[in-house]
Amino acid sequence: IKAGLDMGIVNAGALPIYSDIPKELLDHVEDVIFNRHPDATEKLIDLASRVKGQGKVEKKDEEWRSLPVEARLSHALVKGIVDFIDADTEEVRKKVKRPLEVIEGPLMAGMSIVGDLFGEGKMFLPQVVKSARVMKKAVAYLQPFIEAEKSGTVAKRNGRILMATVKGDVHDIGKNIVGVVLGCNNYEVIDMGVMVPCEKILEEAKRLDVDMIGLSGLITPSLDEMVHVAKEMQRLNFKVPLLIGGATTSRVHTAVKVDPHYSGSVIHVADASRAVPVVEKFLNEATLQKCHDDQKAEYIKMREHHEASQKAEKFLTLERARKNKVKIDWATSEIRKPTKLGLTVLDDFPIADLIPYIDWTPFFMTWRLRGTYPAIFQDETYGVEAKKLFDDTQVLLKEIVKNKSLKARAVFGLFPANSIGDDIEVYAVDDKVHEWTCEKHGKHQKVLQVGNEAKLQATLHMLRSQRQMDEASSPNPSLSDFVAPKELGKVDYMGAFCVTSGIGLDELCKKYEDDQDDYSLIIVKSLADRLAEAFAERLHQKVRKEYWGYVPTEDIPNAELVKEKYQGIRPAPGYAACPDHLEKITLFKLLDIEKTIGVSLTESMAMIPPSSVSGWYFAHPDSKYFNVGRIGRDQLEDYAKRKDKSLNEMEKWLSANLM
Ligand code: B12
Repeated sequence: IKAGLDMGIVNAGALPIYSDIPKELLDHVEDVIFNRHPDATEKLIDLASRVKGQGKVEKKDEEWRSLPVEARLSHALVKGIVDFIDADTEEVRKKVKRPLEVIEGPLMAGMSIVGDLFGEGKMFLPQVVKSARVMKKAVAYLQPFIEAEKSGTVAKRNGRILMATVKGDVHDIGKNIVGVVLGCNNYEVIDMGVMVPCEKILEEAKRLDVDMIGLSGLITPSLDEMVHVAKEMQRLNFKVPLLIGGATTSRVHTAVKVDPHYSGSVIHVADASRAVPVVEKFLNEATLQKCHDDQKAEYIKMREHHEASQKAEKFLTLERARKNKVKIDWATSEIRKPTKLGLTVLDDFPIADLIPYIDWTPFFMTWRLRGTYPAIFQDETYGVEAKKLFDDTQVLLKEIVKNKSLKARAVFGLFPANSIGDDIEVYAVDDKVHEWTCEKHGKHQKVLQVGNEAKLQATLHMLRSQRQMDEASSPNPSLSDFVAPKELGKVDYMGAFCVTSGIGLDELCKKYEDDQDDYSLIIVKSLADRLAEAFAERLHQKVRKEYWGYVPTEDIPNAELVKEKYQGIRPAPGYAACPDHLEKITLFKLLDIEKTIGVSLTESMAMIPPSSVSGWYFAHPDSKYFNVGRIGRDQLEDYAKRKDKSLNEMEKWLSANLM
């Protein structure tokens, strides 16, 4: 730098350890960096041209095997190599007095390097998880020796953190990732799993005298459960910091809804890479008070800001919003009767057929490798690790297909339907359907007559956006706008579906859990999620082209499907256009989901198995996704009445839309 280096570009993805860099290359590079010779640059260029064009030869570098055993352990940890771990651990164990010293010595030293490199952004999540796998295997190897010693002493840890996915929620990938990362930094993680009731969490926290509690959740009902835990912590006089994480959580929610209920520290952690610095700060006696005060002050500011921004947002009354519904010209709209009305069950849909429909980009997001697939493989920073992860995943995917270890099932139904205000009536399918002919399209089947042959099977309740739009031409939509109103006397159609690709996942996970293999565990869990999403996509395509058949000749390449440029939508209860998770009860009854495909609902409306998606089908070309956003008191009251629920209950379920 002294000699004039302006900028260095580091390919963190390659990440060789300094001492591993071949001597000739290292000398040339150092000559340039330290400006040791006037012709250093030319020499490096010359060296580069000599190695150019040889292509990448994948060579298994076994040189590290000749290092002293402590260094080998450290190398295996940093590189995530499990191949020699038992033998190397045994070798060190024989050298030290007590087996614990292996953990506290070279293993901790190796993990500390991993933790530092991850913290500095020089190592990525898949690498860290692979390192953790090595650590776990080594510890598992030592466990019987530690137990045989019966000394009662345990390895010294930086702190004890209890983590759980809250009651009613089943999502745990994020929590598992955070657990692994904290483990790598020598924190003891007590993972209580999923669907853990508040009392259990707090009982265990007291019993084990933990230093921190961390909660995770995927869907909005879990946010309320987190508030409940905070209130209980206050009531029971807890003092330890409370960490909040998971897909639907946010800093604003934490500041507005959770923090006011607990006088201890409450910290939202958006990302696994943030977990360690946060935990470090809040467990350090020296920094704790200041961090606590700063955090509380920040949340007070956020609450004030939130209140002000809410006031600034303009809303229409429900009545006015309804007048500004999506206007569809039903007189000229073609209503296509589904080719196959009623329920269809697809038991054991081939997993191999879903693979081309996988959207890989969110898979890389789960692993915090940023970029879109397949361009990510060329990415300077993430490319190398993304490719390795992808290749490892393909191996596991092939095994899943070969061993049939995951099973995919779906049930869907296509029904006659009409809207009545913001509700949708779904009718039973009548077998007595007549043929009819229309001038434009020739032969069709006769549509059912409302209130005559049709029988009400379910009433769906939809919410309407009340936001005052900047443009006068923008409507205030509700999903009910996309179904023909009953008063027109014209029967329309809609659909409902549920897919799962999670049958068998528990058994598959058990295998990796027993093998201390978090890396494969997280891969198969995120793969099952990707397959569920792929199945929802594939099924929707089949419905559009075959079962409903309103676009039989649609020809959109798989990679383009994610852009949703096709006709029709498949919003899922919980998504922005239909945020009320309670509607899943109606959906589950309509399709008899538990009986037909074995998917069930928890008390918070999460689906088990976790890798499941359920939703509605709308076919009209004008049907679009939108965000209901915040609703007014008038709509809340109206909605509670339509659903025959108490205001209190609906307030709870829609709390995220009432903030
Ligand atoms: C993948 C995904 C799925 C998968 C997997 C779900 C599962 N296994 O539970 C599938 C496709 C199956 C799915 C289904 C559904 N989903 Co979904 N899904 C997502 C998506 C795209 C990503 C979530 C994810 O896995 N991220 C990757 C992981 C690693 O991140 P993470 O969990 O956030 O964890 C990180 C941090 O939060 C933090 N963290 C997490 N936990 C903890 C804990 C502690 C202590 C700490 C410190 C930190 C921490 O660190 C983690 C690592 O960096 C989100 C949208 C989004 N962008 O977030 C929607 C989303 C969560 N889904 C949503 C919904 C509604 C659903 C469904 C209900 C839809 C439906 N009706 O079918 C179902 C529910 C599934 C069920 N079983 O009940 C909504 C939830 C909103 C809401 N109103 O509830 C979202 C936000 C989409 C949206 N924009 O509407 N989903």
